[in-house]
Amino acid sequence: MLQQYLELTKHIIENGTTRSDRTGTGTISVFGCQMRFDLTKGFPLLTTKKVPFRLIVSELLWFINGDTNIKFLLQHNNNIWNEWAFKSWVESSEYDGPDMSDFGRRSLEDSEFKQKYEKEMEKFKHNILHNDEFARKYGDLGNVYGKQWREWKTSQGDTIDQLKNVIEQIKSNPASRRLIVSAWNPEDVPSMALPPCHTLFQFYVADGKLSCQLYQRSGDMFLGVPFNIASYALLTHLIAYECGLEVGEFIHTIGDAHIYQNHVEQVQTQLSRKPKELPSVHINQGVTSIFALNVEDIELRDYNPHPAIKAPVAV
Ligand code: THF
Repeated sequence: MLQQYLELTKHIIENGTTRSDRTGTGTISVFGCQMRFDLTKGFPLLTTKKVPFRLIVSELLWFINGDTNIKFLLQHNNNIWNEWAFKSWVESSEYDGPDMSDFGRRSLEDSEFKQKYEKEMEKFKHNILHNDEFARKYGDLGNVYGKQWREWKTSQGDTIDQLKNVIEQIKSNPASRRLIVSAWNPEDVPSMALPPCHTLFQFYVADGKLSCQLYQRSGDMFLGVPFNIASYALLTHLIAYECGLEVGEFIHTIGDAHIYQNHVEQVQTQLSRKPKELPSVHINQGVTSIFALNVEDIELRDYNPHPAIKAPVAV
């Protein structure tokens, strides 16, 4: 099943266009592609490298809870959103440490700078975890996923809980063709550190099975996409559980599907490996609602991947 992912990365390397990008790293990309994962055949977590599932779980629960502050992630030892909050801190007028402009690229090129950056990042994380005022000011990523899913602001000054509404609709009107959650809020986009990559998802119910399709505007094939596949597959499992349905398919549609130039070698390593059996996920059957879930309520079984492959994240 994950063969599709490997084929797509191969296709991008062989046929993609070389482009410069926002982060200055450079990418090879194609526009418009689709992968389909039959969730009845196993859980689509890559086996050609080890993907840290616990990070996917805590990030998804963070979205589901409508949280947009990295404090929750840090409390779960999840560092995948740190760079974005750190950026707003070092660009603020209160920051008086060493110059951190363009820290992502500079820490790759300059080991002396990297040490300074890591020291500042440790201080930043410490402050987020132990200083409430600081966390409130600099830990928040703004109107990112959690906010749009659970508290979309209307022009009337109300909020819309898209996730709760879509669950109610799946239960009461499963044939609906409007089972949509959008994270793309045109009014908020200009003020966001990172406009949402996974922009919109739609559910579909047939034969007692729940399927989900995601439209992702931009996909970092090596680091982000394996997370995104597993995250939406897990979301489909959770919503199916909540609605008393079985899981169907997860369909992943990507706009700009790209491989960063500094990930090409890692992708080649992955392509040389043979996929293994897929794992499975299990939800604690004592849980009454997905809004009351804890990370311990979700368990991954029979995951025996190839070793992890390190790669730098572009900021
Ligand atoms: N920025 C970029 N350039 N790519 C992305 O995929 C991305 N994300 C989110 C926000 N900005 C992005 C964050 N998601 C990792 C995985 C997902 C991320 C960010 C980083 C990552 O580094 N994963 C490592 C493990 C890291 C760890 O163990 O702490 C890995 O090997 O998978 C799009 O969602």
